[in-house]
Amino acid sequence: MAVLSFERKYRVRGGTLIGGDLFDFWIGPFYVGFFGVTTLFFAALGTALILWGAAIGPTWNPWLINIAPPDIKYGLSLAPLREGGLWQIITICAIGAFVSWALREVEICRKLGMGYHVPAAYGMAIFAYVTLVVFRPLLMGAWGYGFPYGIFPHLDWVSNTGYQYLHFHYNPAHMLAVSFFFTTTLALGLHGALVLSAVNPAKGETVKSPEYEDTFFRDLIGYSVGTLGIHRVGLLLAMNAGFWSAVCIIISGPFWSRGWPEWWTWWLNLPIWR
Ligand code: 07D
Ligand code: 07D
Ligand code: U10
Repeated sequence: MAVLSFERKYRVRGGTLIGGDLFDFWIGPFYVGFFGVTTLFFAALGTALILWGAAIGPTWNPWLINIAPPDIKYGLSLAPLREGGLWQIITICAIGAFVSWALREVEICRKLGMGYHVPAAYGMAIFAYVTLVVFRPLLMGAWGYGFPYGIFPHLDWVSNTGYQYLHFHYNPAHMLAVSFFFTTTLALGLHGALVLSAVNPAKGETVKSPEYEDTFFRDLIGYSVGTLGIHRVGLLLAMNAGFWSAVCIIISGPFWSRGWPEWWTWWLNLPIWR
């Protein structure tokens, strides 16, 4: 079915979570919905506040614009706008926009009668972000532990925070997260390559069926996870990457405040080495 005739069939009302028919329409290709309006509201307000922060800051250089969280001395209270208050409101806008976007995905899934896998996957990215700017600062007792909004400034935060724990690579949850990220890329590389090799053949060759794809991996590694299975594997790998990232940062500070290399003394102290 051509996309346009398909759209006529599914572009019908219903499936909304909130707002009934009020925002149940499309603008061009975009479904709007109640959460489209809230997405735009939070995104527009947040962006405007970032621009304001840039305007009162020292630079318009896009790489260096820095909207920093409040000083640690403000603890968990509201800070004056110019001293981190902007960061606090922008954080609310960001969470409002990200969560609205996820709920808009949910409404689209409901309209189409599909599963909620895409919003669930995106939810893991939101979870990692909220862990960085809400859960960890709450546990540490100050909003100042959140990361600053700016391209290079947020890199400085990652590096500084990493070195506060001496050697972040020794964080066991960071190891898991990194391995899941690497495995996700490996899986996507293999999957993209395998599908192209089967269904986009050279001129004169025929398109190969999934049996060929299965056979390739049986011949190569003795097992094929199957055409549906590889998508389950992909989702599982990617969601674990985000999940263990959130874990690796939430334990740094609230649950382990020394260098990460020191954590491994439990291993060195095992009685089997004596
Ligand atoms: C390709 C989908 C498109 C999305 C893009 C990002 C903005 C920011 C805002 C100037 C894969 C759009 C960017 C809207 C402009 C202002 C105020 C997704 C794709 C193209 N980072 N990070 C980047 C964000 C964190 C880290 C690039 C966001 C944590 C490192 C981009 C967040 C930590 C490196 C960016 C966030 C961290 C980057 C490319 C939020 C740990 C790089 C991103 C909301 C997770 C790389 C100069 C990309 C780089 C990079 C955005 C959080 C570490 C600017 C929106 C605090 C080490 N990050 N980041 O392709 O080149 O993502 O930096 O949590 O090396 Mg970051
Ligand atoms: C948080 C992004 C959420 C995004 C959302 C959407 C928009 C809209 C609009 C485009 C989680 C935003 C959307 C804005 C855009 C349009 C139209 C994703 C988030 C909701 N590390 N490290 C990680 C590696 C080192 C350190 C994670 C590797 C050093 C710290 C990942 C290496 C030190 C933290 C990772 C390495 C160090 C991390 C990041 C190698 C520094 C974190 C991925 C090879 C000296 C962070 C939750 C992530 C974390 C994190 C990988 C090195 C420190 C596993 C591969 C040794 C302090 N590192 N790292 O979390 O876990 O994505 O955050 O050396 O805080 Mg690390
Ligand atoms: C996959 C797949 C698969 C496919 C696929 C894909 C995964 C096998 C079948 C998809 C994959 C790709 C296409 C590959 C490329 C993708 C990536 C590399 C991922 C990264 C993506 C990007 C970088 C693109 C990002 C682009 C985005 C997010 C679009 C930006 C759009 C907007 C900002 C508009 C959003 C729309 C909204 C919110 C609702 C609609 C609203 C409007 C159109 C505007 C009008 C607004 C209103 C009427 C509301 C009024 C507003 C109010 C009240 C607020 C006002 C506030 C004020 C303060 C003024 O597996 O299968 O193929 O293709």
